[in-house]
Amino acid sequence: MRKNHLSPELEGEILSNFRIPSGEYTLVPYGSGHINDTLLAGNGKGDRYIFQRINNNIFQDVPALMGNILRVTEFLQDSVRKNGGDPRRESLTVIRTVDNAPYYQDREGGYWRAYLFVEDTVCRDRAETAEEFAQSGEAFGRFQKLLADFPADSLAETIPDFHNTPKRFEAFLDAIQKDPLGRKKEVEREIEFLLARREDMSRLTEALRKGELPLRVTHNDTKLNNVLLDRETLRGICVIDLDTVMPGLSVNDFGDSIRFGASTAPEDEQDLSKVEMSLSLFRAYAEGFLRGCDGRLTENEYACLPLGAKTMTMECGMRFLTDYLLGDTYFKTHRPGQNLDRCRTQLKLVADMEGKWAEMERIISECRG
Ligand code: ADP
Ligand code: GN1
Ligand code: MG
Repeated sequence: MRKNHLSPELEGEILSNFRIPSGEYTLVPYGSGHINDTLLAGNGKGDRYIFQRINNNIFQDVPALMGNILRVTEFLQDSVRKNGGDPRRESLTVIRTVDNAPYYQDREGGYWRAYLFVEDTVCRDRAETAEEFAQSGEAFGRFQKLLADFPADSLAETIPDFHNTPKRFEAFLDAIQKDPLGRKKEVEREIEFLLARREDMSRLTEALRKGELPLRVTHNDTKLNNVLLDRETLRGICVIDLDTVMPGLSVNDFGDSIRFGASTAPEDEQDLSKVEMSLSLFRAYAEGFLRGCDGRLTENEYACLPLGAKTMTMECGMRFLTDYLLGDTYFKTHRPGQNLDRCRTQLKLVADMEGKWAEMERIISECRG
C-alpha cells in the first residue's frame, strides 16, 4: 500500500472536517490522475470516500469550480433518478463539510473535497477489450444527453480557454521563443510538425464562432480513466473528474476519448512503433458514444467527429511539449522526459489519423446507420 505524505495532524484535520461516519480512517494515495492529489479513505467498516486536494495552481477559483460541480452533480442525480437509475452510483456525490460547504481549506492553504467512493467499479488506464471502450463512450454520450437541458452558459469556465486550441498554439509559440531550459534544440522535429498544422488548430473554434457547431455542457477531459465501469457487468456507469465540466464542443469530448483510448499504447509509450490509432477501437467508441447521445447531435457535429479527434490529439501533444519546454510544471511527471514522450505519442497518433481519415469518416457514417 502506498503511503500518503500528509502529517498525522493534517490527516486528522481533514477527516474531522467532513460529514462522514465516525471511525479510524486510513488515507492512501489512489488512482493515476495527472492533476489532483487523490486519496482513498476507509474506516474498515465499509465506509469509503475519495478525498482530493484540488490543484489550486491549475484551478484558481475553487469556489466557482465546486459551485459548478455541485450544480452538475445535483442535476445529473435528478436525471438519473427520473430514469430509474441509482443516483449515488451513476453520478458523483459531493460530501459536505461540517459547515455544509462543498470544500474545506486546511491550515496550509490546501483545498480539499470529498466524494462518496463508488464501490464495485473498475477504472482502466487501458481498455482490456473494445467493449469496455465502447462502454466508456456510451457513458460520455449519456453524460451529453443527461445534461442537454442544463444551461451551458451558466457554468463558470474553470480553466479559461481550456480547449481554445489556437490560444494553446500561441502559448506554445511563446514557450519556443522563451526556451528557458534550452530544450528547444532537442525537439526541432516536434516543433516543425506542430507549426505545419497551424491552420488546422483553429478549424473547430472557427466553426463555433460562426455558429456552425453548438455550445454544449461538456466534460472536456474524457479519458478512459475518468469513467467507472461496473465491476461485474463492465457497463460504463459513472463519469468522474468533473473539474473541467464547462461550456464546450461535443466533438472535443468525443475526440479526447479517441486520443487516449483508441491508441494501441499508453500515453507515455517510448517505443513509437507501438503507437497507432486503432480503427476498430475508433469504431467501438463511436458506436457507444452515438448510442449514449441518443440522436442529440447536429449534422455538423457528426461531420466534425474525426476533426475533434485530430484537434484534441494535436492540442494535447502541443500542451505536453509546451510543458516540457517550460520545465514540467503543469502535468505530474514520474521520470525525466515523460512529457516529451507523451508529446511524441500524440504526434504519432495525429500522423496516423491523417492517413486513416477516409476510414474514420466512413466509420462515423456507418455508426449513424
Ligand atoms: P485527476 O483530475 O487527478 O485525474 P480524478 O478525479 O480523475 O483526478 O481521480 C483520480 C482517480 O481516482 C480516478 O481515475 C479514479 O480511479 C479514482 N476515483 C476518483 N473519484 C472516484 C470515486 N468517486 N469513486 C471511485 N473512484 C474514484
Ligand atoms: C489531465 O486530470 P487528468 O489526468 O484526467 C488534463 C487533461 C489532459 C490529460 C492528459 C485539468 O487529465 O486536459 O488531456 O491530463 N487535465 C487538466 O493525460 O489539465
Ligand atoms: Mg482523471
